[in-house]
Amino acid sequence: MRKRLLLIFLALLLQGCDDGDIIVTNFDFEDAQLQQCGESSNYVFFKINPQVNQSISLNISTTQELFLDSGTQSFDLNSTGSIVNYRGFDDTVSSNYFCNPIPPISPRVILEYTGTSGLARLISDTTLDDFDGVEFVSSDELSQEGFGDFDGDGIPNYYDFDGDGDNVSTTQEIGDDPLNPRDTDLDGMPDYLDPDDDNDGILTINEDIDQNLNPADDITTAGGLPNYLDPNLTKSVVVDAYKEHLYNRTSDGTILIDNLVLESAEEQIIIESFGLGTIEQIRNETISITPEF
Ligand SMILES: [Ca+2]
Ligand SMILES: [Ca+2]
Ligand SMILES: [Ca+2]
Ligand SMILES: [Ca+2]
Repeated sequence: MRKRLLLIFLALLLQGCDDGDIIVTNFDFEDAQLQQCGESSNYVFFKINPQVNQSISLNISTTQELFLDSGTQSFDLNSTGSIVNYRGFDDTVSSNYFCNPIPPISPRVILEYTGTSGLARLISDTTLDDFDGVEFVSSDELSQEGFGDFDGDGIPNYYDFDGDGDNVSTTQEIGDDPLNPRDTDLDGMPDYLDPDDDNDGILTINEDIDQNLNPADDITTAGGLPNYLDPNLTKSVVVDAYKEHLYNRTSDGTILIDNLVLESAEEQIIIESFGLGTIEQIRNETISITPEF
């Protein structure tokens, strides 16, 4: 980070000298936290240096959702859409200035550079998790908590909270010790990966007598186990739907701007590579999806 900033300072210095104009020595956002507001069609990312009442902001004009998946989304800066503004103010500036649809009258802008050229790269580091207690394994194996899809419902095991598709969540099936997951019928397949947990020939999903997509609440023997865990109870119904699945998505977002050209009425600043910053957990949300049976 320090190296990159030195480069920026160098760029500023050189440009200033070339033009024989004012050198902007205050361009310092290293310690400022990147913040975000706005939503689809106009996202605003900004940093404030309170010591000198300056800000740098990036407006991204797009209807795309940002930071959904791991990878990079690139946006060209131009005068009509996505744009960078480097501003100085005559007084303290707060996040309100950027997050209000109509900017407040005060503080007044006393220094203004506009960046209409460059490429903003939004880099997302996204994690999906079902928090089911099974440790992630980077593997395609069907029976491992990785990219395989054991039940073929379209959701990979690592964020499928019902990996075997029997409508009983893994957290309910795994037992007290995830390292030694419960295996009711002792057939070597833990319950969370066993579509017929009691090995009575009736699939767990079909031991859901009231067909409410929850076999765990079907208990024929008062005070006993649910039917799907009792091999002596073999009543079967046809269930052809999965219950709603929930998982969590978190994304850390980093923004880099390449070949940023900032222009004021008097001069031009060129920054080859500018790290605007990172927002950890710019997304942290629960997703619900009902897979097709
Ligand atoms: Ca699955
Ligand atoms: Ca299950
Ligand atoms: Ca088993
Ligand atoms: Ca069964």
